[in-house]
Amino acid sequence: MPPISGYLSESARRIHDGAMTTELPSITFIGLGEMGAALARAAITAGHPSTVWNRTAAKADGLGARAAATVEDGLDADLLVVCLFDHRSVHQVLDPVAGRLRGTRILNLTTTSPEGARELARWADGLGARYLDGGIMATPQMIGSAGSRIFYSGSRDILDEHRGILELWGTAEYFGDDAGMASLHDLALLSAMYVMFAGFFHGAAMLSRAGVPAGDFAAMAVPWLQVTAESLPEFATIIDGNDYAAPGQQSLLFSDISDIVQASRDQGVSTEVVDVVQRLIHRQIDAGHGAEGFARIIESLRSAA
Ligand code: FVH
Repeated sequence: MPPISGYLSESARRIHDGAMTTELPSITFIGLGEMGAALARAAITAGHPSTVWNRTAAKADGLGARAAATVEDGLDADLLVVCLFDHRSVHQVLDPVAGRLRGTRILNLTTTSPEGARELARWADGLGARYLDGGIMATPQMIGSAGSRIFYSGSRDILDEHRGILELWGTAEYFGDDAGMASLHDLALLSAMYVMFAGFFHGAAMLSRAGVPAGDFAAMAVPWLQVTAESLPEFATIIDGNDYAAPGQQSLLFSDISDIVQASRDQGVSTEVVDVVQRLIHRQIDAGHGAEGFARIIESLRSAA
């Protein structure tokens, strides 16, 4: 976490010079689950006048913020930070106070789909409120640490006016005024993560049938995945250049993973995970692109959209 003095000087141009302290922007936190409480704690520690509201009121105890009895009671803050379970719960909490949202600045850090974020942005706009959507690429424990990143899209005004607190939580990355773009980037990264994890679990299942502990496999898989991840920019260059026929690439025919599928079957392991990859490869081979590079399987995915 950056030193508070550095944060103050950068934050809202509200000055703390030793002799005179002017208040930081006030923030109301709506939702005090694991993540909402971590965000609130960081703001309170930094000196933001803070109000908190949570459906289960007891979660406000001990935070050191003013606890609002109702959502409406917290709406006069400079910034409303919403961190609830999902898109539906955001509407369940804010719809009843919709008539009071004119002029408010809403930062929604609840995970939603890109379309969900766009719907909320349109809804807020219709009520005369500004809306910034956020995708948190961190766990609650990471908030305020160097590894914490948060993606934003939507109202640039909110981003600029409240950059101080946003950067205190984590590195702030802005993806433009289309409110769905933060979520889209968030979910794209999570897709890569989940599929990688599924691949790890598949390999661990294969080896477990031969009595190899998952821990031994993890020790091998970490350096292997780190080295192989370095080829992602090369794949990206091929994809962006639409250059699947350029020399030097591993061909789709060479990439056929029949041996992996068969070995999995022989080990008595489900082939669901590897079957998906094999299907993507073979759709391109069947379409006559077998001599082209492995990165071409992205076309199997794009054509399904
Ligand atoms: N925790 C994490 O690691 C991830 C990191 C990436 C981003 N996510 C997203 O952040 C949102 C909140 O996550 P959370 O960890 O705070 O979640 P919970 O601890 O389960 O707290 C959920 C809060 O939502 C309240 N809530 C749920 N439904 C309603 C409703 N219908 N009306 C009012 N409030 C509701 C719940 O209240 P309560 O159960 O305490 O009364 C909590 O405050 C989430 O989108 C993650 O995907 C976190």
